[in-house]
Amino acid sequence: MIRYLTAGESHGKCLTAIVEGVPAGLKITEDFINHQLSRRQYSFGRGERLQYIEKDKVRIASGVRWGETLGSPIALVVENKDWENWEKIMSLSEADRSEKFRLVRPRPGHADLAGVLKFDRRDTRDILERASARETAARTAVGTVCRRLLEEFGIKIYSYVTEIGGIVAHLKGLSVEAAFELAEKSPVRCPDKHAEEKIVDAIKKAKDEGDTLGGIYTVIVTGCPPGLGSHTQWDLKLDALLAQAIVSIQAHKGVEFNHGFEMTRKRGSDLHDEIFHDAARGFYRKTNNAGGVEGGMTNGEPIVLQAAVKPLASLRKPLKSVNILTKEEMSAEIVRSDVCPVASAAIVGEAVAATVLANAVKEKFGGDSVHEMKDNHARYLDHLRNF
Ligand code: EPS
Repeated sequence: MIRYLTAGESHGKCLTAIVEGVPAGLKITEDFINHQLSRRQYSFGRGERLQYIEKDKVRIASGVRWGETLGSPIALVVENKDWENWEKIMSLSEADRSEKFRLVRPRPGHADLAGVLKFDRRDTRDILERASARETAARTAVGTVCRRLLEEFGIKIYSYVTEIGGIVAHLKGLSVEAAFELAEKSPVRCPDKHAEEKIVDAIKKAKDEGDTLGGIYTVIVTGCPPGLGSHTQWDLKLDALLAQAIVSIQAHKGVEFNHGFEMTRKRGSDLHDEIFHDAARGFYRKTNNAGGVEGGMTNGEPIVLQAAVKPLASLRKPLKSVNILTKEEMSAEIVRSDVCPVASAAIVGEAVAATVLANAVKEKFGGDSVHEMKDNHARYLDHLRNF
């Protein structure tokens, strides 16, 4: 099994992750991970902290020797480059406790209130620091190790933004690769130039008005053989695991496979992807309405999912709230944040999808080394060819 944990507060000294179960013999470098950290970090609509202060870099602290994984746990550390400005606020020492740093007005839509109630805290910073989407830097690092493993099996992960602030991109006729290439060049990861311009304007307007915007992005995974995941138990179903991983990303409120909700308006005969076979391709489909997953298993078509990101809860023009100490009605705390993180969220979506897929690949092909897994993979592909 490939599993991981992350630790770290948004403005703490560093984020840390431990990934376990990555097979031995996988070539990986810090630069490979840093490239993905940078893709996540910079997009139009993110806050000043990201644009000007930090450039995330990972340190691989264990599990790799001479450029290859050892099969032992991999520890990843991403330092907070802004730590010197937070040393007192996030200090470990009781001597640094200070009233002037206390935050007491929870933001509607954030973890603040439920968190202080649950953990019996009197300072919303004790909650918001861990609830922050800063943590996704660690998950992106983990997901990049998993992405590297998936590359060995010809599995690739793409993403692009399809909607922000109600402005919808039109992608008809674009291949996944073409849409991805355009997204990579877009400040808001939107492959439709016309929509991109409107989105950029909408983000500027929201910023001026002290507001935030949400949106929708698509993640596509190509190269999966049929049979990753399993229909046999609820917690083995690949779509369920992907949905959990996506909805666990901060501010994510929904996930659908392909156009899952729209599908309900069709009849079965207009929806399901008919099955064909030829000697070269084996079984195949001419459509992919299922989004690549049937019965909790990959069916050999690309996995296509859409993720919904709500507008962030940190507003410069705050909503009504209540002081948790005095119970007086007050406006919510103004906490520096992003206006629209959807483009960056898409990269996190790619990363968490990679963690789920890497685990599914490990489950299916087993093995302690990349060699062993690849031998098993090749045998399975033979089995599919001879079926
Ligand atoms: C975040 C608020 C902002 C973002 C941060 C997530 O931080 P700050 O309040 O320090 O400006 O910049 O995201 C990151 C630092 C990151 O790396 O993604 C929040 O409240 O979730």
